[in-house]
Amino acid sequence: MSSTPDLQQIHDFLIDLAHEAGKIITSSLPRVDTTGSKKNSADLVTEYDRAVEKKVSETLREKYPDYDFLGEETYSPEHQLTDAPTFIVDPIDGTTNFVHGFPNSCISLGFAINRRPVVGVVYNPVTNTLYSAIEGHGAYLNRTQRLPLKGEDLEPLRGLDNALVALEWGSERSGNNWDTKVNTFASLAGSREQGGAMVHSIRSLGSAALNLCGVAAGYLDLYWEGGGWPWDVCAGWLIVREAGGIILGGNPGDWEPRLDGRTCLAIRASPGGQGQKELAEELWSHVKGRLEY
Ligand code: LIP
Repeated sequence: MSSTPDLQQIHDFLIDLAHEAGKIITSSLPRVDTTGSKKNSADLVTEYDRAVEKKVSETLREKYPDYDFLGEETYSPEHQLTDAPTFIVDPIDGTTNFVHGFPNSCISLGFAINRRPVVGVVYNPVTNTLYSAIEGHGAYLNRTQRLPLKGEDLEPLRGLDNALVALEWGSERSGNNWDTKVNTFASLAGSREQGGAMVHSIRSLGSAALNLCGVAAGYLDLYWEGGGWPWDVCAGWLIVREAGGIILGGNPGDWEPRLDGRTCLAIRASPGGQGQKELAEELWSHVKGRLEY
């Protein structure tokens, strides 16, 4: 095993790789009628997902042969995340958006040690928008703007009834997790009179990584989801943390979520961390049931 990973070099290499692989996305012509699926008809995959992952994995294996690789399109249950230094990659996060031409998809390139994200790069090649972070060195938009975007002018968090919330329907559309999500969504959006949180509104960007980057940027107050895989969230978790946000699990009381735990609650930065833990507990109080993976 080589010496301690050079995180700055890895970060810079991943950014160059994201731009290079992004050309596959921007030069592609996906069609709904020729797109494949995996778990069900809402869980889409294209030849471009596979092409991007092939390019990324081959490039990383050549440059960093000592480190593991975990990618969405080559994942198998036998190859679980370990403590080893690992590149964790979603070649196209937001595949459904990509197939439909909705401009919210990205390449998510993470690097984790001991299951802890230490480098994150999320790049939307359609909008040429780059979010990146190195552990302990902050999070940035397009390498120049420090996150959160409002910086010193960031307003304190003031509860769910003052929050813009990111939620995702996901591809699982029946059973316990579906029922838990739908009932939680209704509780978050519902009026106070009926016991709801009366959030300002709900957004579904269609990409876990871009939802996390929205929380890091500060234009989303929180993001709650169940069903995400390590490749959906690895890069984004670090970008949120380095922007002063916190990452928790989606089920009540999960203050120390696992990267492969498949649930997530991300909360934006707030001056001095004001209101972050209270917002988490308020969100969890509206979770109707338990997400199980
Ligand atoms: C997507 C996630 C999203 C989830 C979708 C899908 P993909 O990843 O980013 O959060 O709700 O069901 O899993 O499949 O586009 O890489």
